[in-house]
Amino acid sequence: MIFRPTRRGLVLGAVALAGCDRLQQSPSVREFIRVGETMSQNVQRAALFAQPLAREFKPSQISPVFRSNGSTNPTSETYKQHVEEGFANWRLQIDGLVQTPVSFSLAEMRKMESRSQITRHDCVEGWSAIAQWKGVPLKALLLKAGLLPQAKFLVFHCADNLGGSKDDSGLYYESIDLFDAVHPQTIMAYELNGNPLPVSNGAPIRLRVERQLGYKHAKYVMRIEAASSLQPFGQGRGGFWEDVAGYEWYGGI
Ligand SMILES: Nc1nc2c(c(=O)[nH]1)N[C@H]1C(S)=C(S)[C@@H](COP(=O)(O)O)O[C@H]1N2
Ligand SMILES: [Mo]
Repeated sequence: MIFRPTRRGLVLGAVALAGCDRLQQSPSVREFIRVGETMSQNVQRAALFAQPLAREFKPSQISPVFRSNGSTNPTSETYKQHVEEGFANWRLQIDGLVQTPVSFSLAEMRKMESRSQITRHDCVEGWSAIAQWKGVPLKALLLKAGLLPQAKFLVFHCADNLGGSKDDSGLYYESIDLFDAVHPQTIMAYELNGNPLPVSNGAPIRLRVERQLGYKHAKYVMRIEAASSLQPFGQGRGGFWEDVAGYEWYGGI
């Protein structure tokens, strides 16, 4: 097989892995880079090529309606209060295996660096839609917290209980690895098609992890926890639908 990396793919792969000292302290990323040093150039390129951008579309291709799916209006008292207050007192927590646990208000995140992208969302239930998302790159948030060397995964804790039980056992959660975490298109989105993210689509903030299927894009994210293993969360398969319905943890498109 002749491997023909595009210049774009290479540059993006390099960008995803470079320029980020704290992230590089994490064993999986460090390992990857160390392995990279001893690989042939072609194998190295192949590895970086695995970090391409998901396809982006033109504004004219945006779907007339971006529907919502799963939870569309979380019922917890805390969440309802945040909606009433316009999320003015809400903060996104980042903790777990980090150097400094941090939290950000919506206003603070809106002032940080941002990225906007028009992508296609693919739900396994059989629908797709193209929309524009704007948000803060997850990597920028992680740099403020600083990942500890043991961190390998990020777990997204959501506000909605999809399990139908009165306790917290049905809370939606999802997780990704550090490659997707530092990918340039991985953002915590606060805007959909130029408007503040509606409640039905995950207000105040939702994950966009564009190379993966719809269920990975956690809505209503309240807390991001850095972890060394996914075993302690839920039933240990890395996400609500992974636990409940056996969906793949890596929902690649
Ligand atoms: N917290 C939470 N996140 C979630 C879900 C959910 O029910 N709760 N559904 C998932 C699924 S299956 C899909 S397809 C998308 C739907 O996003 P949308 O409601 O913005 O269309 O969100 C994903 N993230
Ligand atoms: Mo979905």
